Amino acid sequence: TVKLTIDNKAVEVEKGTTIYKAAKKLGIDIPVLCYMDLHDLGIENKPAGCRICVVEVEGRRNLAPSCSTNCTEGLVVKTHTPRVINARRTVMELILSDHPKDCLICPKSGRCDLQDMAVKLGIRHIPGQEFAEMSTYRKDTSPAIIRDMDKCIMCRRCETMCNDFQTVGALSGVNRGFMSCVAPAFEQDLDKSPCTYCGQCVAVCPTGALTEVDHTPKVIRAIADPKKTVIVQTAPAVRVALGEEFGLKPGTLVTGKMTAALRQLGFDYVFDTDFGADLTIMEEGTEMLTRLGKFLEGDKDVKLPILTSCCPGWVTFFENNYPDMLDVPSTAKSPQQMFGAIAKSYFAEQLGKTREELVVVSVMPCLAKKYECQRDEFKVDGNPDVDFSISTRELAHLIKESNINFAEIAEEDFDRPMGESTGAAVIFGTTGGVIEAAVRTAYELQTGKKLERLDFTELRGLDGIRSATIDFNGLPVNIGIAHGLGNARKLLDSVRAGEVNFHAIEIMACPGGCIGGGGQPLHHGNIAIIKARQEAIYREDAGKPIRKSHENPYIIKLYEEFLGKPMSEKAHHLLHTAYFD
Ligand code: HC0
Ligand code: SF4
Repeated sequence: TVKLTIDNKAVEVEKGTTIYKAAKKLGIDIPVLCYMDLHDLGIENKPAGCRICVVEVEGRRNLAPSCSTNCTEGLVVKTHTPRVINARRTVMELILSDHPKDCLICPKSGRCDLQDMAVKLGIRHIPGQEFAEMSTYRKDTSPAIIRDMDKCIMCRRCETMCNDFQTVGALSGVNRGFMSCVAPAFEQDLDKSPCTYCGQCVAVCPTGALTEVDHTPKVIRAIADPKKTVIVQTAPAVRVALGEEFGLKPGTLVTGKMTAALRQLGFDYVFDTDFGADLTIMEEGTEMLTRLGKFLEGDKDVKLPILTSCCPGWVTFFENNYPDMLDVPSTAKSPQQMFGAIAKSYFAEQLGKTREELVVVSVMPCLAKKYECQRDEFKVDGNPDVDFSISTRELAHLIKESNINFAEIAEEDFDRPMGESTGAAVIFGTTGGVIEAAVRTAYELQTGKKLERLDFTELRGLDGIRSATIDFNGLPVNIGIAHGLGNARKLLDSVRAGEVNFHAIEIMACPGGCIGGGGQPLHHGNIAIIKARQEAIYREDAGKPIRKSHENPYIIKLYEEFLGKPMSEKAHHLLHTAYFD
């Protein structure tokens, strides 16, 4: 260890600790802008680029960036001398001199780290602004994400998420000096890059440089159109995070409030993606058992492991990186898309309406869902099964805009039939949940026995890669789990190399699964928030009267009245898909 003083307070830290972290130990919060610490995910971003975090170290001529300067024995550090404060302000003025001043209409306004820092440092004037020329870039709009590089401050956080955590490598620093920014190779548009639309870059961007495509105006227009019946579905992870946008603690469950608010917004039917998740389990679980059965009989054409296919970021990553393994993922569509397909067939029939008269809106913790619902294979004669997908943040905004008092609103329940769901569906929202839900159903279908224990705690947690063997009445089923695309790559590479032997694998692109999705209230790299959301998911599951997908009475009815049985021809046509490289 080494001993030092910071602002006249003594502290002892491990060798190699940065001044920033040592100060934190003393309760001193040195301001940072580019720095980001996601230690639970093994990620740290410290390019020491912005120089906002500089401190004065006795005996050194230059100010030191505290995020990347290590403590040494006897160091005397001052974090707020006039020289330091002056330097911070100057740095901030320089950053702002090359930044648009359209805060009033910026999509990040009110949630912008740069704006907050300007307030904190008391910036009132930007010297030379009258004649300063600003660097400008072409705006890039993809199906899910907007890049506005005029607002890029070169913090490199997005690059760290995309390259180090996701190993996608869609973004890197380009150009020099004044014209530098972060962009796909050759400054192409995002939709020409290997981007998966996971949105993790958006989730950490401190400014309005990376934001989601806003679908709320289209949703408002659809609700206002008397010729349209507008149906909304809400993803499992939304209910454990939406409250944060209204000042509630992370992990507060707001399922009933969310449902009531959606009804007040004017949706004709408030349904649940969880219904689609139960349906996914019926199809994917059956597919898993069929493949497993054939494999055990020695059928050489059958590929194992089966991979879950409900995360669109993961599917895109898979299509880009594993074109030799396209027959491995389950062909089951995601819950979002299964829901849309059933809403525009079965439910449209019940209403006596055409699919064109229905508008299906999804509320998702995810930005890739915006892209997924636009994919051509999920359209019938050009009409998409899911018309618009809005993020948890966008829903919060709609609620605020409509003067709904979210804190006070009385809880309501979803409509039926497509609002009924089980605990198995809820846990889809966290890493490990999809495979646990599948096990609950597959076990009972396979063994004909009732599961005594529903909580498969061996599949839970937040470690990046996990594995467990579940005993299916004498048949050991090996399960792998990964969240974050970098972890997925490691796991898949070992499968491809034949080093591991899994029967089924669940993969989710975002940290923690959907609860840490790119469309959620920004977690700013705080893993405690993701943990709290995960706990809430398991609480919701534990409190549900039905916790196995195959026991959902409306799913049973759907098969009886409409689909026949899982993997029937009709089910295949409506609920399964194919993959493309
Ligand atoms: Fe998910 Fe989903 S669980 S991907 O994480 O499978 O986005 O929450 O809606 O579709 O259900 C996201 C969350 C979903 C889907 C479900 C799956
Ligand atoms: Fe990379 Fe994901 Fe951002 Fe695309 S959305 S650039 S894959 S971090």
